[in-house]
Amino acid sequence: MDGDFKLEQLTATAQTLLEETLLGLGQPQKTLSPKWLYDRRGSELFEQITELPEYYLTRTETAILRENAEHLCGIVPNGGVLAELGSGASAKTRLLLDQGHHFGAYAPIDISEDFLLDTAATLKARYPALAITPIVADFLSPVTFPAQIAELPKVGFFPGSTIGNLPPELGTELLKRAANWPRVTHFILGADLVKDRSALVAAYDDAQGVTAEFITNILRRLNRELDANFNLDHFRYQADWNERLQRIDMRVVSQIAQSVDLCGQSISFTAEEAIHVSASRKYTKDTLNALVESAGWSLDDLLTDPDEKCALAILKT
Ligand code: AVJ
Repeated sequence: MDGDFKLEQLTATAQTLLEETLLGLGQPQKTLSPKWLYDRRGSELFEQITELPEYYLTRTETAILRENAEHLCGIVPNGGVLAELGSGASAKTRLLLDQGHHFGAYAPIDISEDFLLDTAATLKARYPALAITPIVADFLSPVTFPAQIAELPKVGFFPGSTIGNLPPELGTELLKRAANWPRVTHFILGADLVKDRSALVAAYDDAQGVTAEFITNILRRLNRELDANFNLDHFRYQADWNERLQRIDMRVVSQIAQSVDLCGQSISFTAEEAIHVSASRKYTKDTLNALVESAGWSLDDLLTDPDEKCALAILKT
């Protein structure tokens, strides 16, 4: 079979997926990046996760936003810009926009152009007096602000505890870049807090198996988009709390010794060999402080829920 011929038939995204997959699965510790979890089915499954009884993150962060909406809006100076990284449907942000009458603009920043422009149009209808300036960009890359907002004061917003999914050096880089945005004054950062192991493991290995489905869906995606033949009956999901690194690790484990074909290449697994798919870092006030200071910010305030499950950290320059 001619592997190169196959390669030419792939879309740009599938080419990147292929390159990264071969690289990740070629390492001694096999890895895939969590960014590939969010195909259509994966995005639906993540939506279901946010409603699970065990998954406290989304509802707790939403409660913190609701409780502190006025205070958070007050951080944005008059005529300033709220710039959100990885804005998606901007669902939680509406809690702020509802009270952001003094904002100069809301700048949702997202990689998914069609979705971003749809969201911007919906927001425009809902908040006719607010300037909406969508920016198509990957939150791991530098952001170029359009001229009409470049000179306005800015507050960054990165909710959802997504910082916890990034390799530490990428999280630090993201925060460093934001610290250098023109006229940035503050950054509102969502972070999940360290709590007891059982609550953490339950949140990432729910009784209904939705998270297992979400994580193993990455193999279905490789089957579909890269012509791979992972047999889902021979892989299982596993979530572990790593106490030392203070993170949940999400893996798919090969239950038997087996080989899998992927775009004409063969990848072998020993029995119990794992593919690391995602890590979700949890923070304490001290580790958050260390993170933000290493990126040139200072921790101004830490807003939490009454049970201190999650936090919104307010960073200042
Ligand atoms: C909300 C994207 C940060 O780590 O909690 C949920 C995604 N992964 N269950 C998280 C996720 C598995 C997630 N983020």
